[in-house]
Amino acid sequence: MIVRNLEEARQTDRLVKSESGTWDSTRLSLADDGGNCSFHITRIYAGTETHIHYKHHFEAVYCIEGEGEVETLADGKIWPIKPGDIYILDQHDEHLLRAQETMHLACVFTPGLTGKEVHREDGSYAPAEVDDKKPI
Ligand code: 9YT
Repeated sequence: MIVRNLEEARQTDRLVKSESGTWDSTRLSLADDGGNCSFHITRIYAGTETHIHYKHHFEAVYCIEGEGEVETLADGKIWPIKPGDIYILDQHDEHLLRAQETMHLACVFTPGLTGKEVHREDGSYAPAEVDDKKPI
């Protein structure tokens, strides 16, 4: 059994701030907990746009608070997101995430992130067991 608290986790290296300055994320559960997933509370800052393309991960994202939109780049569709909505990147969808108000999102990744990943230029995280510096 493992119990963690969001505010306590934010005082540790579980809180990661993006190089882009557009989001932060608290990794409440990572791969080393032993499940085949990781769980994050991510804040997307108001007035920002973030390019994301998780080529190697499945992700489901539930909006707790704040409003924004996702644009899927393959078809140019805009998906407004509000509290209570979930979006699921079942096609490894390349997308732009824009927040009108700061969005608080609960995110589940499969396979789980290890915590060492950084967002690469192409918007992805490396697959597990691969040199993180080389985009794949
Ligand atoms: C909204 C979103 O894609 N969040 C992903 C989690 C965050 N980028 C992280 O913890 O790395």
